[in-house]
Amino acid sequence: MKIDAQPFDFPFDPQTIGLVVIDMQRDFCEPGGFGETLGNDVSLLRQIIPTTARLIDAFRTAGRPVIHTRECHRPDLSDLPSAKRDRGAPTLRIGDPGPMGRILIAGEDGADIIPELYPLPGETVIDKPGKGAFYATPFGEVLQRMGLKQLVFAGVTTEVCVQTTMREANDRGYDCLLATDATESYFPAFKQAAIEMITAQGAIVGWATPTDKIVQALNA
Ligand code: TIU
Repeated sequence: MKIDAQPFDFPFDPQTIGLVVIDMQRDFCEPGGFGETLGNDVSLLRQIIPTTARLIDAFRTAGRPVIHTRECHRPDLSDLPSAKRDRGAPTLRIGDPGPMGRILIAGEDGADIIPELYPLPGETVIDKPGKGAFYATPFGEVLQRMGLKQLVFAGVTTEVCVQTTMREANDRGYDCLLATDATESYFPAFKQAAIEMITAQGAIVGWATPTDKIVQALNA
């Protein structure tokens, strides 16, 4: 089967396709979290919540896996390189107490997924200390155990954690499709550039298409 996409149709098998929703956490999408401490306007990211919910629903209805990721660190900060904690001049650093608990720390309210897109019981949630979902996590083993071969990507931010994970997955042999209206950046120009970088040179990293096209194909 195929999904109408850029730069050409995305081939998939309904038995081996899955959805990966990257870092739709309160820390990135709500005021007072990590994204805002870095100087970003988090309201931009909230615009994709309804489309992302529709995409998640389509995978659940089709009986296909939905995997969620969260960028976060252990409470003892043992998985937080000082290079990540100390860089730049954020208003609060990772691990500092903020309005939604300690910034980007596992188990705190801010590090959890936004209520609108909350995982169902039984769905896999991968906590990751880096931008890519493969580094220092069981993500790769989970994909293999699920027998997945094609991955649809949604979430935030397009050019940071989404693009990094797509590149990691592409190098591991997965066909990767980005849902263009279920991903967002704090920088609209960077989102556009990431989509172009991913799809250029004959899908050098992967494919891109709006949620409607993916839902249509899953329902077919
Ligand atoms: N800052 C930014 O754009 N993104 C991140 O720090 N993490 C993710 O993209 N999830």
